[in-house]
Amino acid sequence: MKSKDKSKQKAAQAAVNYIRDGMTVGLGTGSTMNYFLEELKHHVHSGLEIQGIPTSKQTAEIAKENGIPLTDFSQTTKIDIAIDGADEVDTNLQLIKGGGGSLVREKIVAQAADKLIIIVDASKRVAQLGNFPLPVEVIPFGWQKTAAYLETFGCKPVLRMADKHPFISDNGNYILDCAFETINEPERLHQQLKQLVGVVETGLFINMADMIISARNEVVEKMT
Ligand code: ABF
Repeated sequence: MKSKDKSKQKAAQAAVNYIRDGMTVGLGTGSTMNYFLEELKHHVHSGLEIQGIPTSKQTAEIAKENGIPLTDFSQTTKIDIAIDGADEVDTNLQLIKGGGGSLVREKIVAQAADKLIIIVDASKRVAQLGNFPLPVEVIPFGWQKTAAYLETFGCKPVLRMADKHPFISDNGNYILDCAFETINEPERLHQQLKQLVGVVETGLFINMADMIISARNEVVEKMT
């Protein structure tokens, strides 16, 4: 197994220790989360009684394949803990997420959770956000104009494609990947972008993470 994958697995294994009987668990999206679901499966099969709320159709499918019981917001609006990955984490626990295209449902679940734990390989930790292009979910109608507005904030928006067509999120929207290079004031930028009518949500997760579990090879580090 490549060292980055080993690190993702180590971070995922550490996060499973925070899951208790009877919890409703927000289940994030991405390859690190796939390691978490793999670990969680073993605990569920050994008797751990939890129910998960998935943040994407992809995660829902993987959870079902692993025999992890699922529920949804029509059954409960209380999420005890959410576990998710990220694309960048800064020293203030601010995040860029959305590389997997699931940022809106991830943020809804993260907001609803009493506690949000982010699991990453240590390469995701940065001094300043922005090297990873910021994913912004937008309404397809008028996206070209929304992109032009986004550009005025100092980025180059690129429509995310899947094969030869625009990527469509689980919510039926487009994603613009906005290359800012550096983001000096992530909270202010998020608030500015959210004002644009065509913007559904940004991949800036501000003041949402309670803990970051990162791993480099066998060494796991927790930041709160
Ligand atoms: C997900 O975690 C996305 O928001 C983010 O893109 C992804 C990171 O993916 P990976 O764990 O595969 O690096 O929550």
